[in-house]
Amino acid sequence: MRIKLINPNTTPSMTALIAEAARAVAGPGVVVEAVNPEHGPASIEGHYDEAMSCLGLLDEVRKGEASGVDAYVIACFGDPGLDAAREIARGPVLGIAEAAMRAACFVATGFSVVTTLSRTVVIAEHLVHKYGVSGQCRAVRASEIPVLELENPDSDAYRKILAECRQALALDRCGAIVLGCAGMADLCQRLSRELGVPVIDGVAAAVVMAEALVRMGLATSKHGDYARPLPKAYAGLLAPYAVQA
Ligand code: 2AL
Repeated sequence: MRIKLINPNTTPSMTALIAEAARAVAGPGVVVEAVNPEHGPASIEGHYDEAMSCLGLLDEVRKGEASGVDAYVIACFGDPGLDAAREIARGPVLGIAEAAMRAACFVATGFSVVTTLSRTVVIAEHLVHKYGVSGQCRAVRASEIPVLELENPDSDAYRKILAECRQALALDRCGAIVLGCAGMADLCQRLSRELGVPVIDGVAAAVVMAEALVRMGLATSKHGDYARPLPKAYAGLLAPYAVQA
């Protein structure tokens, strides 16, 4: 089974970190193909970054479809381009935010999300509503760490995230923590040990769930709005992105 893991930002060191987390949980016989687009933002920390990341991401799905990939994981917590990717993919496409929130609901009655910058909080809150987990998500909290600072060993990121998780457990009535950035994947086990509650990394959750869906023989429904996009001309720079009949 081939799972294509797409980091929609263009920072290869983060792609490598995410790939390690994915391969640690993938079952035997699962090949995780980790990539990031060539074009796009170095990190995704707002609506504009998200919108600009989608073309590169969708290009990677297009290439995956041409080479027979079984399932995709979009490894950014805003789940950018998820519905569009599902329109052009045959197999399942999972976003790490959706996978993490659904996993949290299996192990706790309530969870809080600990993410990066405050400006990304509303993005996660919109997803909470979209995925119908408003009754389970107690809060979305920011640690005020920029995405690329997660990779800087001098940034104190772990301590700040740990402190925010402790606040969540003390004040939010939550039983689990969802990590709000793919770049936090390597912190998950340490946080879980230290906090003594389930801490969910969406990369691991999405890879395991994608694998399970493929094993169940499930593909993306082509009945209704996830049907292939209608063939039509795309003008100018975007002409190569037009879907053929
Ligand atoms: C993310 C993420 O997962 N990757 C990225 O570049 N930005 N999410 C976030 N909340 O900052």
